[in-house]
Amino acid sequence: MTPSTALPRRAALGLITAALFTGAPAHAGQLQVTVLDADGKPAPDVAVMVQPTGIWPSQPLPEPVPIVQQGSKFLPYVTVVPVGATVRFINRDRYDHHVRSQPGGPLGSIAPAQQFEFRLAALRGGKEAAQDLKAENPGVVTLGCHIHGSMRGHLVISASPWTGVSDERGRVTLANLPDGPVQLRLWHPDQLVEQPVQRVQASGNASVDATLNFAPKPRRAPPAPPRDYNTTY
Ligand SMILES: [Cu+2]
Repeated sequence: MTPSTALPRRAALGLITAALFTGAPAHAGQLQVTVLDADGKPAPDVAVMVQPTGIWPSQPLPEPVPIVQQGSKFLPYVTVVPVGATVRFINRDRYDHHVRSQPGGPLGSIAPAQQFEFRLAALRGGKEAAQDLKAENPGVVTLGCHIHGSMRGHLVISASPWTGVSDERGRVTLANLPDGPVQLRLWHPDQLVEQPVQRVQASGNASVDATLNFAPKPRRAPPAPPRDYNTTY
């Protein structure tokens, strides 16, 4: 081994050692949550938010969280971010979108937690238009498009940094969660009423089940994407 390769290795070892002493809180673990619907089936697309009941150590904000517009869909369909995070809207369609916040809820009567709208130019020459949004107000924002009325997505802004969206197996894993009592909250785009708050004891690496108070219908396939009507070649 030459000195030029040995030095970076020593530096890397030093960084790992430093992380052991200054990184995670002394007592923290990983909580795996499995969300089930009222029929006991795994429930995807559920925003899961876990909040310690006491004071929690400050957590670093995530890297900008992408929500892609592709095939006239918002991908992912449900996104949850902590307050202060940056959400990055990226248009990968060869036509414009005009992203906007919309009222939500079962009657479309709940004001979005945050109001915004902006146009995103079509993908052209491999260049994607993107727009950043700072998530500032906890709550839910229904996402729509001023041009394509059927486009729907959901952005949940969480007061707590421990968040995730359940996958096809209903699972979310929350890392670096301090030990102690936590409140577990769920939100699903089709819910008619709030989900009950569940109290859980986080301790080391643990697994818990959380249950929705209804059984969402499987999400319909989105409509076929429109023609590239406002692009020029
Ligand atoms: Cu659109």
